[in-house]
Amino acid sequence: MIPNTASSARKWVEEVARLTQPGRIHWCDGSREEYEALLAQLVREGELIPVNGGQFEDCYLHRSHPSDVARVENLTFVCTADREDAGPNNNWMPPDNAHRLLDGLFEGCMRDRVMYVIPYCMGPINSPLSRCGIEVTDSAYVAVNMYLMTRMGAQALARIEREGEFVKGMHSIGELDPKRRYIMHFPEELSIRSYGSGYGGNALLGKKCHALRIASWQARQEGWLAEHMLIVEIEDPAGEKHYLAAAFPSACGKTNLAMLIPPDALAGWKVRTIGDDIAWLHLDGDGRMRAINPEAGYFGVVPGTNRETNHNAFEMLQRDAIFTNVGLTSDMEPWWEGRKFGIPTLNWKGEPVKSGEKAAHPNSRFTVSARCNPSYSPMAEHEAGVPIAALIFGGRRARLAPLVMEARDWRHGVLMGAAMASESTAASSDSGNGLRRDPMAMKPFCGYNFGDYWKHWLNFSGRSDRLPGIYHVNWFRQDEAGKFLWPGFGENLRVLQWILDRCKGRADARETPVGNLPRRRDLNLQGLDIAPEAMDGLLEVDTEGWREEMRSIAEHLAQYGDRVPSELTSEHARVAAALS
Ligand code: GTP
Ligand code: SPV
Ligand code: MN
Repeated sequence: MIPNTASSARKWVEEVARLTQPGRIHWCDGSREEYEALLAQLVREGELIPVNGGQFEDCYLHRSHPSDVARVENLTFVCTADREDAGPNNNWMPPDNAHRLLDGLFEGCMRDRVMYVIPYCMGPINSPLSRCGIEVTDSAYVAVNMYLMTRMGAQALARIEREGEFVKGMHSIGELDPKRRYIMHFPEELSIRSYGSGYGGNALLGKKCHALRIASWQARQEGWLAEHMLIVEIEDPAGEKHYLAAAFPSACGKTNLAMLIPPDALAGWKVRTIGDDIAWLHLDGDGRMRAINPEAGYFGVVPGTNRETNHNAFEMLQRDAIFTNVGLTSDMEPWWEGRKFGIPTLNWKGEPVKSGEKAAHPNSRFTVSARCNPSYSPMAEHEAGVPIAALIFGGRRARLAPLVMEARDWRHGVLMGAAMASESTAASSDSGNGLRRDPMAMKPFCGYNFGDYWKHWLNFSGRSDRLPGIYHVNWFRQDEAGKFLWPGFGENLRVLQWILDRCKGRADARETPVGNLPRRRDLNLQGLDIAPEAMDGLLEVDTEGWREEMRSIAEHLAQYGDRVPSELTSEHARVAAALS
């Protein structure tokens, strides 16, 4: 498995080893045997705890360091030569300084540790749209997660050897000290250096670091898009398949929508998953937008997952899953808030549960291969990707944003995406409290200046007249008492049905200054127990509230100065004028 000395992969790995001084180097071949041996080793080291072997087959619990439970946006940097290229949306450091800082941290950091070399492919192994990388890490937990989440090992290495180019990712858990923790990106060098965290997006470098931050940079140069989007296949009762891609911020419902189970009233419909977190979007030769999911597994939010909310996810967690930071029952079963049965005895830190405290961490996660998903679509392996009928943006907003609205055209849709806002969640340790703007759900993930990013989005309209429609949804509207107005989950298919019908010119809408909205009668609400007043609230347009919103959006856009495309400011002015 170790490539010959002339190989660029081998040379780079040797260079890293000279810096980090590992006790031993392990080139991962990606075999099941290797995965099982690593699991056994992690169990011996106490890094993984096997959970109940009766109900759960080959499932494990990992408890992360209590200070290392989510992405750290304050410690995540994009290091471009010109600060303006990273933009106000990213933390920035001059590349030389960043390298010096990280060289200091990485120097000798793997002494007495094993250095795992993980060649991986993001996307179907033979797809021309896929991209490869190598992650070097001293964490076996990262290696087993990468096995479940990416196409890793010998085949990926063969492709890297063929192509000669790959994204270079260096990772060490270091001392797991938040004061010595950095997640650094060097898009101009196609490289990533992550130190001091073993958690999720900080450490599984194929995911947010490569497939979003570095890939978004490459995508701009090459004319495609790398987005924080799920991709879902919807088969209508006539047997026709449609594909939607949707961007919601972290912990705002992508995994759930990607695995949706149709409610009884929509029994003829079938929903299958292509991807639950990341989409790479390309225009094909006919001007149609096509999407691939670069990932091969899921790193999903555990709390709230049960048979009713996400039956598919619940099913796939019964075998070959790794849980991170959930609680345990006295029978050693994994337990989390919203699981709906069982009683936790230990919390996510392994301490006895105290009353009133959560047993699972709110950002506790499961890692599982996509192959375990009962609703996994074979089209996810398709090398050309799936054709996208509509793009959907959405946020978690208790007020104002209606259940669904349609952009009048591409430019309006880009404004909808650029203006997106969402309430903070546990997926990041430091995204603040309350509402924040999260353009296209990419605030933590866009590897370059948002102004340039919006321009890149807008440019698509000059390249094709077959672009997907753009929509905005909000499953999270609340009443005065804080109760969700919309039942969500499976019932969200009713909204998707309206979107697909609109794409075919088969459904009606009313035009408003903020977009086209369904009336109550335009939605399929058959068999749904919802008060007409709640429905009216979900579909209202509060003109005064929207005027205020447009003022706030203007301030948000102005932060990006002269990098904001004029088409976007004029589109904003058009909507604002229509509201007054
Ligand atoms: P990341 O993996 O962080 O990118 O998150 P995600 O966007 O995939 O979010 P996910 O589907 O895991 O959902 C996050 C939380 O929102 C879970 O606790 C879900 O139970 C809850 N949720 C998802 N969909 C809905 C919905 O339609 N309505 C309501 N009320 N809650 C939902
Ligand atoms: C997110 O936070 O959007 C995730 C989890 O999908 S992580 O891999 O930690 O980024
Ligand atoms: Mn995500």
